[in-house]
Amino acid sequence: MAGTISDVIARRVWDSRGHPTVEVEIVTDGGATGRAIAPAGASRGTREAVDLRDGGTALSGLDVQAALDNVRRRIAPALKGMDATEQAEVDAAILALDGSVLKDSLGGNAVVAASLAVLHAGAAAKAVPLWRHCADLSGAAPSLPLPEIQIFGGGAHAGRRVDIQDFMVMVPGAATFDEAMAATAEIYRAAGSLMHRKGRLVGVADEGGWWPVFDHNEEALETLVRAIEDAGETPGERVVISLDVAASEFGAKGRYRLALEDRELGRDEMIGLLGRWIADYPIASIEDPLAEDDPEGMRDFTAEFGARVQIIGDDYLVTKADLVTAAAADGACNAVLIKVNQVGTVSEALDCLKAARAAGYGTIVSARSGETEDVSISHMAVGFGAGQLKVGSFARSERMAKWNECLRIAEVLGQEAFVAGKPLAATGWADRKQGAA
Ligand code: 2PG
Ligand code: MG
Repeated sequence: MAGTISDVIARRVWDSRGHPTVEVEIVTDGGATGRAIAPAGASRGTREAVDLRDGGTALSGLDVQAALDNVRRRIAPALKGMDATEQAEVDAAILALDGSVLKDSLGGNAVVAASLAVLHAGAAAKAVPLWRHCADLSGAAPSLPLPEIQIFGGGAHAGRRVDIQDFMVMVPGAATFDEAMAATAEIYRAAGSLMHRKGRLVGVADEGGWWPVFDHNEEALETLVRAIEDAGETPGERVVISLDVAASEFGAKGRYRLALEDRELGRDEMIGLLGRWIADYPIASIEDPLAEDDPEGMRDFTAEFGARVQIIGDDYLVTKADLVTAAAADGACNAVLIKVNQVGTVSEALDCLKAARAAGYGTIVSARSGETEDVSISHMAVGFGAGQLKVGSFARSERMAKWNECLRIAEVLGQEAFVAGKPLAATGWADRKQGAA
């Protein structure tokens, strides 16, 4: 059979932070090959799959020789002879081999690179584009996602210069994916010019967003609104703001410490602060507004604001189908971030996506802060019909490679496959003409 796996190769490559990571290459009997690289997060949920790192002093303990070894000695023998087009079967074999909850036996990095490489090999064996193979697996109609693009970095991606992690824009009013890219390019550049004029342009953060030299967290929002205006847009019309608070990074046990402002907020005060921002700024989406250990806060926040903003669980849901189903029953969040390496395999990510769909949750396929030239997630966002894609900012080639791949797919799929503002329709963004603060 064309898709029968004949060889599994593991090699050490390097990610966008210059850290070692795992690449896996799959070869099939028919000569088809597939290759994928494990990404790496900096702000990580405690329930997400664990990468295997060697420890010690060399490479700051981040080397991945044990994970590579696991691919060569454990995963390769199990996968040889299996059909790369049968993703669920291959992933089940990998999971059986690992046998742990957090993938710390094989290593989340070994697992995700192997699973994604199989996905690529499966598409190659079928001689179809990766997004088409993903659509076959998901049963969804392929669509071009609404991009969510970072303008200012923060939190763990910017030396904790500000507490909030991502200040992003979305262009739900764009008619095409290309139009969303061009509008974002103008805003990104306008934001850079603003920082330059303030004497605060010092470079970019891990995901390419401008380095956040601000006196308080809200100043980033004020500056973002100004950048949107400088780009010739009316904030809240074609363009909306989206935040990843990544609250688990500075909150625990219902207390939230904003280091930049040297103050600590209780759960209700944190919700109050975000509520004021939602009232004062054209915010349509907020990720991890409360910490992963704060279901009460997440419930309260969703009850109060769930009808007007998309509330995404990232660290809170870690791409796990059962956590999404439970959160839906609990009234927490109304959308989920889908990061394959957070859960481990492509099949588990797909399960999460299906659980989200069943719960009426929005879905956002997402990159990690440590990325590479690997563009698998662009194809997954399209083929899973996820509706939204988050890959970081509008700079640095590990980010641009993913946006550019979507442009190539758009040419094949046609612009009518662009979902535009549909994923945010329930927030009423189109009916609300909010002014700037
Ligand atoms: C997130 C991601 C991507 P990291 O929190 O959503 O921005 O960050 O990969 O560091 O977890
Ligand atoms: Mg996040």
